[in-house]
Amino acid sequence: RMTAGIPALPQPVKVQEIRHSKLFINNEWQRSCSGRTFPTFNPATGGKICDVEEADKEDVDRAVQAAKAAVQRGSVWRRMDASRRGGMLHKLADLMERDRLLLATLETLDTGKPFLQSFFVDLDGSIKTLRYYAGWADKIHGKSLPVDESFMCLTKHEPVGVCGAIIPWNFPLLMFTWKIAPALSCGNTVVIKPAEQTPLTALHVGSLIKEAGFPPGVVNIVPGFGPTAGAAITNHMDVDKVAFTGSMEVGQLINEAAAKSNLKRVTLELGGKNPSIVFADCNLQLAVEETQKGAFYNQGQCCTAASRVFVEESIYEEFVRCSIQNAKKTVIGDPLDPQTTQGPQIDRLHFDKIMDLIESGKKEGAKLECGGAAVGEKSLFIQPTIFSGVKDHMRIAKEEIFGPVQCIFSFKSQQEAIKRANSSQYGLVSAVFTTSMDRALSVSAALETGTVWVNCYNALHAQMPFGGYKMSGIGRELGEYALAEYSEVKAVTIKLSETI
Ligand code: TXE
Repeated sequence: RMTAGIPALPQPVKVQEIRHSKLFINNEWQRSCSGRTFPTFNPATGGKICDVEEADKEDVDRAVQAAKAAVQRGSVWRRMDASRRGGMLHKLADLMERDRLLLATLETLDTGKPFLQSFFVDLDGSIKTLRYYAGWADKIHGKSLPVDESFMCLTKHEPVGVCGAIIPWNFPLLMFTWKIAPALSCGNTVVIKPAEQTPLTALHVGSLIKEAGFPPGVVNIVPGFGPTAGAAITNHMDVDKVAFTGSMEVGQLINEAAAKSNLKRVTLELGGKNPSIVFADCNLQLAVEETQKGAFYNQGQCCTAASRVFVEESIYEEFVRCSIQNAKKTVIGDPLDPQTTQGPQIDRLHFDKIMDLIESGKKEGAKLECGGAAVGEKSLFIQPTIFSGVKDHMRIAKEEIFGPVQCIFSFKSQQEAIKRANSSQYGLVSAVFTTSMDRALSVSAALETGTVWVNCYNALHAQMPFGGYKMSGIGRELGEYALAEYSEVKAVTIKLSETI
């Protein structure tokens, strides 16, 4: 499908019916023990897409038993050559490529994110993550170490066992692969709960996991709610590790439940109130575009959202003016339309939370430069909103908004900017805009965040570790670092009777 040498844009497929809406346990589609289902909605229209089987404690229990059996010593999965494990992850990536249009369409229907972003960002990131960890499978190994006296000492990296995963609705497929890829690469088995708002792509991938040839029980998918299915995972005595992405409040509950049950290993990827520091010597247009992309991407529903933009006083007014102009380029509309750049928020509850924070910004005296209201009467769309003159004490300066709201602050000195950037309980990501590499390096050294982007934003790569300082989380996902979160290290010490 080429027109005068230009490849046609990918188009969403027509989804006639949803093929997978049951629990995926032991490579089988199962009904929930309670017989209950829950609806999932299209946030762009408010219409119900379908009903999905609702997992609760008993279902999680079945899934955990399947995952435990699959990872037992002597099981097919445990005995499988590491290179073959990697091959299976590659096969899963191939199948996701084959079904890329369908998966991107389902993701857009369930989340409301623009189709081209689903296709080019979420699918691309998911497939690359699978391939990256496919490559690691047979390169995960220990060391031999010199110790005192006559011993032979070596370390081995073994799977942790049954890994629970609980994921949010903002990047359903990407978070699914961020969790399963390193877990499977290291030889673990998984019980994963998608967010209640967005179960559909995970379930489709369940069918691909079976097709790729993973043995029964290696991946189990239990759609359901947090306090029931989610809590059953975190409290379970046979779950050896839990990986969570979501809010800080729930992250704290998960850490507590893990400690109180069996001290399961915990990795958490929580929120952020991410600072960008824009110096007067920056490439202004680049800084305007990147910080705004950071603020508005995915309807602002990103843990990495550029939610505090500190701009040096001398370029402040110009930066605000250019940002308003740039915001006008936003195309709000049907997320399935390739022209659309901004879709609806995920649901009414979240929409109301964002509108409340926008109102608080107005009341607390920030200057509303554009937007600040919903689009239409009943929809979940919010106008791209910019506040200038934001002060550090305001709610919009401290709370995670998770909506298309950009807050612009002004600063006088580098030292002041760093201090204010770091004065947050969060520490997920930050960004620096300057043409001085010397300054970029010293400022990035001073920022208390797990990621620092210099002259770019949302530049995530499967090879780079991702995670938070402070209350933004525990541990790292992606990169070689994530392997450590999914392995136990065994130290084997052998006494030598003879030294030659
Ligand atoms: O998150 P929750 P919500 C932030 C963002 C947003 C706020 C609330 O600020 O406005 O969180 O969003 C499961 N035990 N982020 O309510 O509740 C839940 O079912 C076990 C940041 O959607 O944290 C879902 O699968 N699990 C974020 C997952 O946790 C529980 C992404 C996330 O939901 C549970 C999303 C419990 N007691 C929201 N309660 C990011 N870091 O990217 C809920 N869950």
